[in-house]
Amino acid sequence: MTSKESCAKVLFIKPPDRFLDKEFVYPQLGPHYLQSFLDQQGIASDMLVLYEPDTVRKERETGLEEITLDQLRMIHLSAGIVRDEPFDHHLFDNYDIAGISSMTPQAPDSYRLSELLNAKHPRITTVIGGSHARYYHDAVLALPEKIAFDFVVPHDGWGPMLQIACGEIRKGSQSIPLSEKLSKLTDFPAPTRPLDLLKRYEFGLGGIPAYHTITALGCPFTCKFCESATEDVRKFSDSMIRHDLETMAEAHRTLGHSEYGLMIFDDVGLMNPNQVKRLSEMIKDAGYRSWRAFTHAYLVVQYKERLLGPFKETGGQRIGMGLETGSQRSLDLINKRNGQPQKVSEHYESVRIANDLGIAVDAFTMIYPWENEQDLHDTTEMLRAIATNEVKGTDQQGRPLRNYVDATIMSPYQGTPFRDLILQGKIPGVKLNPEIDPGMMFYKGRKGGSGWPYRETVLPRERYEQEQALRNALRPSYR
Ligand code: B12
Ligand code: SF4
Repeated sequence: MTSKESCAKVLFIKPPDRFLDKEFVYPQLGPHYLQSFLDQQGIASDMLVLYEPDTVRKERETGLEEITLDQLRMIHLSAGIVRDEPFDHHLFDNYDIAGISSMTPQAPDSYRLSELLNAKHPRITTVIGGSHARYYHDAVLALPEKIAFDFVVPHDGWGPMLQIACGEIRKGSQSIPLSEKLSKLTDFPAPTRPLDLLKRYEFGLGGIPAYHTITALGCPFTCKFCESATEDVRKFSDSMIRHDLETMAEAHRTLGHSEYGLMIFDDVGLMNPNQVKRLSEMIKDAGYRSWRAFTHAYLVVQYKERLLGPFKETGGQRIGMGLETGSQRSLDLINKRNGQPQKVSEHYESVRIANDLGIAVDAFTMIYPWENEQDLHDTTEMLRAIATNEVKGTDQQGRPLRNYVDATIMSPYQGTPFRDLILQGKIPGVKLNPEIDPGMMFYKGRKGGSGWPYRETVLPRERYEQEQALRNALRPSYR
């Protein structure tokens, strides 16, 4: 067993969210799960949250070309002391290990950080984890020496981080991949939820403040556009979830929020009646007034009130569903239900069932590069029907609940079946642009729209973007 004294000083770093509309909507949870685990093992660690100030964001959106770390500010949380100041790399003098958590849109800043650490703080051990290290693992391992990370952790971070922090494994001359895929997550503690950080985040549910959590990692489905499609579901323990819910509720009360809500972000939020009942009870016990979670159209159709009843009774107001499309042809291609048939008619029916129970729907759809005018028409008609369907309920402010719709353009991310099919020429009329930068455009366009990774599509880009704009204009004025 390693002792606290033999362990290094660890700093977890969250890169900025330049590609979100706002920096402070949801905290990035990965490092907080790892921090509480290290803490449980007797290893203290600090947190650094980097963010792009609004002034820089505005300049960037209007064409500022050079993007640097010096444009950022940093919130440093160490032993109960919080500082919010301009980014200054001298802070790294105090640490032995820098653990960066990165999604792909954050990768350009993660690389800038690694380059800076390698050049100015070569003593520090650098570690990258999170979904970028997972889905772009080979690319991260192949980074040039001046950017390379000492350790690349593509999957679960708990074990690798402990090994690195305690010096059980040391850096070498090349990047070392450290991969661990646990079969169960039920022994891990709830994430840290520093109050000083939580108070910076602003997310509302029906007009009341809310934070988010997840109850499991992975997803049981295998949609062909999705990077998560190959990851088994592993749940956190009920006692851990309960603890997390209570910690967030306590934070709300300390911050003077008389009512508070909860967003559950994982892909298995509302899966079956027993699980929903258990979760609903925990949420009610912790005093939440309102909550939102994700589910699937076929489950709503299959279980109806048995699934949504306990959700509704405990303040459930909105469900998110990846409906993906109103075109049966596209839906068949996507494989939404692990090889089982799913009908567009179930999408309409699931929305009606939820709305009749007083629950609003957030319907997520995409435009696919193989789609013709008929496909576009079918999805837009579905979204019109959803946007205008009456929800038999009101929000906390007494306003009628309204369904929300969202349309993006599908990007065939690396490692997804659609990318392979397109590269193999198996989707007629669609070709990828091989020069696209996977860190930027591939995920999102500069002004927050969808990226455009194609060289050839069935209809022109402008036509798809016109339909996307039309669909997003169906959104309600509040939610
Ligand atoms: C909540 C969430 C969001 C929220 C909050 C994001 C945030 N700041 O955390 C919002 C809505 C803002 C969001 C936005 C986006 N998201 Co999102 N999001 C998620 C979601 C559902 C949960 C993330 C989470 O909390 N996971 C729980 C933690 C514990 O898991 P984890 O971060 O993977 O951490 C584990 C390991 O990776 C590792 N680890 C993590 N960090 C570190 C650090 C070190 C040092 C080490 C050693 C290990 C390590 O240890 C942890 C425990 O094992 C995931 C899907 C999922 N189920 O994970 C998608 C996901 C992360 N998002 C994704 C995407 C694509 C986006 C968007 C680009 C969508 C869009 N087009 O706008 C944006 C971009 C955001 C940005 N930063 O620019 C992709 C990322 C793919 C990728 N290649 O990176 C995911 C994986 C979903 C998917 N399959 O498509 N997202
Ligand atoms: S799109 Fe959603 S349901 Fe489909 S595989 Fe990805 S996470 Fe799972």
